[in-house]
Amino acid sequence: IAVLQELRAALERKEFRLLFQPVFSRDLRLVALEALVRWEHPLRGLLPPSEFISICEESGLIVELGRRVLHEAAHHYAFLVPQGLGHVRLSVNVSAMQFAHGLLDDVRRVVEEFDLPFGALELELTESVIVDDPERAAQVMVALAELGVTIASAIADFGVGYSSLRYLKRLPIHRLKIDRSFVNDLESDESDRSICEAVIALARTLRLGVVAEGVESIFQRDWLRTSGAGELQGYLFAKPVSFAAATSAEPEPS
Ligand code: G
Ligand code: G
Repeated sequence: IAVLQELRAALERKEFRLLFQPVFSRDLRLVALEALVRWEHPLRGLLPPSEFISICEESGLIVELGRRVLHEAAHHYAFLVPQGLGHVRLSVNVSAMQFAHGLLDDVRRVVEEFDLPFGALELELTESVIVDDPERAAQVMVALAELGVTIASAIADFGVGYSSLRYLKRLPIHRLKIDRSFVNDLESDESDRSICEAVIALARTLRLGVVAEGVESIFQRDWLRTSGAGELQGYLFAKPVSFAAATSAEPEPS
């Protein structure tokens, strides 16, 4: 409860800030920046989401925090254009509760306020968003797509069930994310390689993009590229950093 009060105060005092982690195309050009929230705690320093997101979700505070994150991320689009990076997407994580509480209005507002072109904003959704209330999720997602907002989701979140795959086909999802838990042991774990191949094949069939997360080694990079993952993100290329650092990030030449 004390933490909750502290979090409310932190929102008031604007202690949350965003870092951005670059995402690169297979030929190592910058294609997206994923916004990742941090709490700049006055005493404890920069805190990662694991320290506060679940409390925000349980308390409903995530709706307001998520709204701030969305606004702050969208605000950065204007700074991409003069750097010749107008094609780079801003990618924002959205929790299920935020999705269910006014997300569409919030998105509409930032798209208007910052005059975001089609494809400039991407939302990363988790499965619970869809599974909790598929019909409503579908309506919101279609409306988001009409606003020019793309949607990414991790395939693992869907499980491999038949119904999940049906959602995938029916819903306007633009990109599948390969979770870093499948990328971690690519070199040693044959079943992880099979899972990655399956996700890539599925994406190809459904004409979706693929972004692999958590790329830390040259082996992982080269294997994923060769296997057809279109976009790569991970510490091998860049960590979450300030916006200025993220837009000037150069992955090491291959
Ligand atoms: O930044 P870091 O890699 O520590 O993030 C860990 C997790 O926290 C991410 O995988 C993501 O799920 C979650 N997260 C980060 N930023 C946000 C945010 O702005 N909103 C929501 N809902 N989750 C976030
Ligand atoms: O699920 P989501 O995309 O929100 O995950 C973002 C989180 O993953 C952030 O906490 C970020 O720091 C972390 N992350 C990003 N790239 C890597 C990586 O290459 N290795 C590890 N271990 N974590 C990563």
